[in-house]
Amino acid sequence: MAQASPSLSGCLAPSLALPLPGFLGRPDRRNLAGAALLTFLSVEPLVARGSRPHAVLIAWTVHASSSLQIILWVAATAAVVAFAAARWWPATEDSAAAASAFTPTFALADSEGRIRTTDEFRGKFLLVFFGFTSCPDVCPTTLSEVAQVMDDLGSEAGSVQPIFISIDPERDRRLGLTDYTKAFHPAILGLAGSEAETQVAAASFKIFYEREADTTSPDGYTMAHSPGLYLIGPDGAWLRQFTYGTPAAEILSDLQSRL
Ligand SMILES: [Cu+2]
Repeated sequence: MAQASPSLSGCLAPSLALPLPGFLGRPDRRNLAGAALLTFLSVEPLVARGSRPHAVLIAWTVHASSSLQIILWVAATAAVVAFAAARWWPATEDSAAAASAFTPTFALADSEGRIRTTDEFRGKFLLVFFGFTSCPDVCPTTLSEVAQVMDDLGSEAGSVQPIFISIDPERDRRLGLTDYTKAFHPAILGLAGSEAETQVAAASFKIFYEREADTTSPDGYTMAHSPGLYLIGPDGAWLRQFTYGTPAAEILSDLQSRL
């Protein structure tokens, strides 16, 4: 054991001198690497000198106690993780509650200039789609699906109001929004507000849209937009999104399960 003493003191001293910023110091690579190196330095000479195994064991044990820092780091990390979990867990539940109470709104003019709001449709399911009349594919496809759903709902169609909100309102008003929506189904209500009102409605539904230059499109531009069809409940709360391409039969059966 006489051999061990100098080595152990040489081990402990620099171990305690390891930088410990803050409360316990951070278990960063430098500290862990330092601890590993010191372990090696404290034990290796004993092995090299042919020390008896128990001396090596004692050296390891004493060094391990000097490595209390690492244990404390682990404990501190666990405490921080537990604390963060305790803080974040209720926040996650709050987010879920907020999502379930998500109530998108709009206040936009119809083709006759009357302002239509989400409030007037309470008691009905809303199938809301944002698009533009010059859209070559996504909008006509989705409105065709909606038309099919409305036909297939039969006597229950009165409980569902399909709404087409223009994201290109100035041009769509000029082109004739009602002519466009009626071509798909007479029940579809077309709305086209001001640019500002449209932005507010889109933000409320968390819809993305953007005007993009396109020389192959009429007027030299097209509109990029979120392609989802949104279902709003009779209480005004957001229920779900039907992704682009959802078959009419699927939308129909979802609605029928709620009616
Ligand atoms: Cu479109």
